[in-house]
Amino acid sequence: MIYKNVITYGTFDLLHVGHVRLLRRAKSLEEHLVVALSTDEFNKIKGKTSVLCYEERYEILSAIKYVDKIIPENNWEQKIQDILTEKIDCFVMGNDWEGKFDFLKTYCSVVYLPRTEDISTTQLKTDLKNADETFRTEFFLKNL
Ligand code: C2G
Repeated sequence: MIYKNVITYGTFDLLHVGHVRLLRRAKSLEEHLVVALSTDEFNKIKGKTSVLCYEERYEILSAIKYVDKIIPENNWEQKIQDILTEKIDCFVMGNDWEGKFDFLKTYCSVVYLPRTEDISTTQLKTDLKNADETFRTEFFLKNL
């Protein structure tokens, strides 16, 4: 049975061009893209703290034309059930996860797409922090 549904998982914090390119390519594989968005609680389990809370990340993702449906990602174990419930034909992740989800091949096709180089939420946070520190230093020196 072909359903024409594709799913991907992630935190999608501080949405950037790497995320958008992943979503665009995932959507190009099928007709409907489901995004399983990591909850704040699951991010703690993943060892990630996002700048934006789940509700804000949900609202931003909802504005992306490639995204047809968003479901919460609460744990590592839900993927098989999601694939069955959402009638998924294709599971997509960036290739930083290469091989990690091959066990899903029993249920649907598994595609790892090349990550977009030179951008990440972590890098954006660092860049913003450095810009703020530079501004503060220049402001301080100007007002000595
Ligand atoms: N991504 C990308 N290029 C980047 C950054 C991210 O292609 N420069 C992709 C990642 O490979 C992932 C998706 O965008 O497929 C979302 O990235 P994150 O929000 O960092 O997701 P992650 O924390 O890897 O969560 O169960 C799976 C996890 O929830 C994945």
